[in-house]
Amino acid sequence: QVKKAEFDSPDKIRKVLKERLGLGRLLPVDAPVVTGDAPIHEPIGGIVEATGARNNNGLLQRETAPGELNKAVSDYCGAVMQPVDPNNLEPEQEHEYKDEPQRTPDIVVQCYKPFNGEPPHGVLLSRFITPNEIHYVRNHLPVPANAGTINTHKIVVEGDPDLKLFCAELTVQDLKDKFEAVTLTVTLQCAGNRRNDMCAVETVSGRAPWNAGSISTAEWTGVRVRDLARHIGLDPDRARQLGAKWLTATGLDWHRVTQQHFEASISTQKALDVKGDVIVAYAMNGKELPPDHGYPVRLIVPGYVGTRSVKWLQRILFSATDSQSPWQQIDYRPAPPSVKVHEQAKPQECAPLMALPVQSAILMPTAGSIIAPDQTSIKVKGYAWSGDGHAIVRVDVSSDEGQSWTQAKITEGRSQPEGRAWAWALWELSVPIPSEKKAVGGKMTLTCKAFDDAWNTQPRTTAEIWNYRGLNCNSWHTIPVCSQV
Ligand code: MTE
Ligand code: MO
Repeated sequence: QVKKAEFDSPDKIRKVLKERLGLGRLLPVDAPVVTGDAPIHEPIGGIVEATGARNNNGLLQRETAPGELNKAVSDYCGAVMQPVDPNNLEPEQEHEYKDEPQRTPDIVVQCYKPFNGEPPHGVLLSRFITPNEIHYVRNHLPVPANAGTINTHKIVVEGDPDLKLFCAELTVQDLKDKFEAVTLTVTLQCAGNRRNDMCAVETVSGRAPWNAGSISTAEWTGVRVRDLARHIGLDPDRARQLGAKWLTATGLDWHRVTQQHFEASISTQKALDVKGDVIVAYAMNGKELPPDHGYPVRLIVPGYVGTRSVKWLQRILFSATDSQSPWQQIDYRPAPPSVKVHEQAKPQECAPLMALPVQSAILMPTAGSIIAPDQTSIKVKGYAWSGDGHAIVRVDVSSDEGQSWTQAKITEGRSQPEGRAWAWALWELSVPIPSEKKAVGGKMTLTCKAFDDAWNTQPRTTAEIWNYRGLNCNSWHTIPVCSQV
């Protein structure tokens, strides 16, 4: 019998649910998607019953019924989850969100205001290029209502006054007329991708409990920031002489209380590097940018954490210092695992996330999928990606928690420009199911890890990289599956 006191925190509840129900990665119990009677998009291991339809892998699964998780929590541990109303904002805040764009119901919502959502995993995996409608969305603030149109919007490109550079005001038409157009296939990944794995170790303060889908790939068309810099009289040598170490990009979206616009910085070195491929994009997969993705123009910083790719771009500034915004100075700086809460953190001692490490995840099957009695193998599929232009050279899969590994087949994304592999690789492997795993009560885990062309690989455990904000989770990715109960 487990004592009630053990269930005080959502983490404890999650842990015990996991232990008592056997399998499954439970979404954080305080997340909107698992509270009250909201639909649950991911089947939850342990409480899925083997009565559902077969998915593409021939596995039996179904979504949990409304209220089922709540009932399971109270049945098993006597604790009750408090439903969170995602629409419960102050009237003033509510007003800020009145102009939000229409979104497809297919997107799995992590947070409504500001909007955060990830693509359904099956669809995400079915194509190398993610369709615009389901590309993950990560907004910190309301979508700006003052973004103007592609015909009227102007961006300012300038330097700090001390640097005595020219200042250019450019319309989208100017970008198209005056500069060479480039198209790049780029995978963007949010620092919060796979936060749910960090939540499973210990509570984190990052709000959206992202699953493994805050990553997507698109063809972005626009102009090189290198060319824009030259237009105002700045090249890499001059930047070094002037000490213009930083590029700060400012968005049109802004915080009502602090009146700060969303802002992030990257080094001028990356921004002006011929191999850096930093662009100001005006098209996404051949179409105008959708409102959620920065219409009419945004920065794209390939190989770097998603947050540097500033949307609804209004200004690019070169200067000696980086942005003083909280998104640059405080957030997106992973602290060591010893720091448990924000009050203990010393952001100035923690480096900001820029280029990201190697990552991989299994998107099929989903956690808690059920092995059918007649099944002899499972098709395992996923993605792998590495930051800073590193290509993926190998993906390994284990069905025994990492004791033995088999190399998966990389099906897409193999041939990318050297040193500029900005897009992910998709992979798959058929994993045999040993007969004992098919017996009643059988459990099996599927784990993946990838290597990039510098032979960097992923850390084994999430605990060793845990940070209180839930950033940059790239440990081995594990999916539990079970036999029919
Ligand atoms: N730019 C602005 N102006 N405002 C934002 O909230 N979010 C950032 C970045 N650029 C953000 C922004 C973050 S954290 C990420 S991960 C990416 O945009 C997400 O881009 P997407 O929504 O097009 O997928
Ligand atoms: Mo992000």
